[in-house]
Amino acid sequence: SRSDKHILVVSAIRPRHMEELAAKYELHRWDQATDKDAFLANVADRIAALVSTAGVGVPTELIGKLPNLRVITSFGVGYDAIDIAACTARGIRVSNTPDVLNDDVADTAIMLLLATLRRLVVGDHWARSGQWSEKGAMPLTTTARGKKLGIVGLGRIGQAIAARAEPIGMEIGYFGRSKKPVDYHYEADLIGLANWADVLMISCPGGAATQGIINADVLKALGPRGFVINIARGSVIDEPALIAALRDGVIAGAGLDVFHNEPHMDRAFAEFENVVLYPHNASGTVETRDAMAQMVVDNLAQWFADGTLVSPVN
Ligand code: 8YV
Repeated sequence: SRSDKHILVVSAIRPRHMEELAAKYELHRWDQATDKDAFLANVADRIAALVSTAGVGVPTELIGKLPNLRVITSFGVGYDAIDIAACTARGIRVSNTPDVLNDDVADTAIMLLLATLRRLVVGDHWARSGQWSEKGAMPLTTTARGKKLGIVGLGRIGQAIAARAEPIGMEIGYFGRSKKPVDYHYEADLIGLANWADVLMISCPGGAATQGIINADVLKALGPRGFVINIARGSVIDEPALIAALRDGVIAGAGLDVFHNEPHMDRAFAEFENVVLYPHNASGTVETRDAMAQMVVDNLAQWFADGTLVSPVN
C-alpha cells in the first residue's frame, strides 16, 4: 500500500510527475524542508527510495543517515554527483535516465558549435544594437565545413553528435578509453586528439576519472585556431586554464553549456566575445524533460513491483 512506500525527495522532477508520485507514494520533501536535520530525524528510518536530479545529486552523508535506503532514482544521464561505489557497497541500487536526452543534447552541441564558429551572439548584437546600419557588415567568421571535430568520449551522446557533424561536412575523430567499431579517426591520447582537431567536443562522463583532463597542455595543443565545445560536465575542463587560454588567445573560442560551481558560473566568461554560453540546458526541452521524468516514475514503479530497474547504473 501507499503508506509503506516512503520516498525522500532530494530534488524534484517535473510538476506533473511529482503529482503522479504523490498519488502513489508517501513523499517526504527534504528539498522543501527548512530544518533538514529535524525533518530527517522524523522520517529517516522509513525511507526506502530517494528521488534526485543529476545537477543536485545526493550528498554522501545523507545516504549514511538513511539506514533502510534501497534505491536512488536520479533524473539525468550523468551520475557523477552520486557516490555510486558507496551505494553499491551498501546494496543501494541507482538508476539514471539515458538515451531519451541524446538527441536534444547532441542538437545543443551542434548549436553551440555553429554559434561559436559563426559568432551568432556577436551577430545578433550587431543587428540589434544598430552596428549593422552604422558600420556595415559584421566581421567574417569561421566555417565548420572541412574542419576536424575531435570528440572526447564517443558514447551514446558523442555518437549522436558525430552523426550530426558528418552532414555538416566535418571530419570526425575521437579519444576514449577504447577504440570503437566506427570509421572515425581514433587517437589514443588526448593531446594527440587536440593536435589533430580544429574543434574539441567534450561529451564524456564527469567524475574523478575525467576531472580536469582538458588542461592547459590540451588547450595549447588545440591551438589559436581551435575551439572547445562542452556539453558534458564543467569538471572535465580545468576552468582557470580555459579562462587563461581564452584571455591569452591560446585557443580561438568556446561554446559552453556546463561550468564549475553551477549555477554560480565564473563571471570571467561573460567578458569574452569569442564565447557562447548556455546555462546547463542541453536537455532542457519540455519534451525531453518529460521523457526523463517519466523514466524516473517508471524506474520507481518497477522497483516497487519486483525490485528491478528499467535503467540501472550499478
Ligand atoms: C540534468 C544532465 O538532467 O542528464 C544530465 O546528466 O546534466 C541534465 O540533463 C539536468 O541538469 C537536471 O539535473
